[in-house]
Amino acid sequence: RHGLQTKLLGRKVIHLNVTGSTNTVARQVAERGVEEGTVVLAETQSHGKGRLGRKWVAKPGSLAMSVILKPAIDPMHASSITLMAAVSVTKALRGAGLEAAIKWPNDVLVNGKKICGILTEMSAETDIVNFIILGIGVNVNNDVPLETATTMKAELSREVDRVKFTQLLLEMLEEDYLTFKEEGFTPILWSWRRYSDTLGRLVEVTYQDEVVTGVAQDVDEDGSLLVKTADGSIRKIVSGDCKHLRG
Ligand code: BT5
Repeated sequence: RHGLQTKLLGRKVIHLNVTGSTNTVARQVAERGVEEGTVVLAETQSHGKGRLGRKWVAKPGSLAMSVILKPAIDPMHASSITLMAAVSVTKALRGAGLEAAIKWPNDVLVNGKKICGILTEMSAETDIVNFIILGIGVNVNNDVPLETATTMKAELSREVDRVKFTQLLLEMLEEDYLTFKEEGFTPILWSWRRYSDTLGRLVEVTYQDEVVTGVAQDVDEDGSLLVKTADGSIRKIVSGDCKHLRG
């Protein structure tokens, strides 16, 4: 909290040593009716969550954070929060001197390797969002077991001040979230396009049981990826897993 330059995000911070998943804690806290902008941080997670039941490994030295947001949006548009967060993380990593870029929908890469994953979970009624849990995991000074992953420390060849980086990230998130609230998703989308590593690439996108291969053309107003396939048609993919095949 000390030195944090934000007004909304991180007014209340719950800092845990070890927990299962910060997203799970944040959900419990949100269900009891906590203020918007409350942040849950953990030094380590024993059961960090990825999408679709996958695991996120958050060893000591990494950043595991969940932010409780209450945007007045249609539940259909909740994925725009994931894309927004990818923009904010990219800005913070660039601010720390790294050439970060976004891989649709929820990854941030440095040198083609995953440095951050984002998991948004929602509590909603038919047409209104009660709250969104924005979960962000960043590899900072921790070790990563995967060839496909990297850390800030590995890329910068030095330890990073984790508190300062967390503050910078919350500042970037707040800036983008206020823009989102005031002006909608369009300005965020322009930043997203600028920071994207996916657009223009040949990609292979898997969603449910289908695999779509083609060139990533754009992302539309609801965060869906538009892929131009070999027969020239455009496929709109609402969510899925994206593999970059080549530039
Ligand atoms: C994600 O899922 O990337 C979402 C990760 C969200 C983590 C944050 S931490 C704070 C909050 N609390 C939680 O419990 N979760 C959130 P997905 O796109 O499904 O990617 C998961 C895949 O990433 C795994 O199957 C691994 O292949 C890979 N992976 C796991 N841990 C990693 C790490 N530390 N760095 C890079 N890749 C990792």
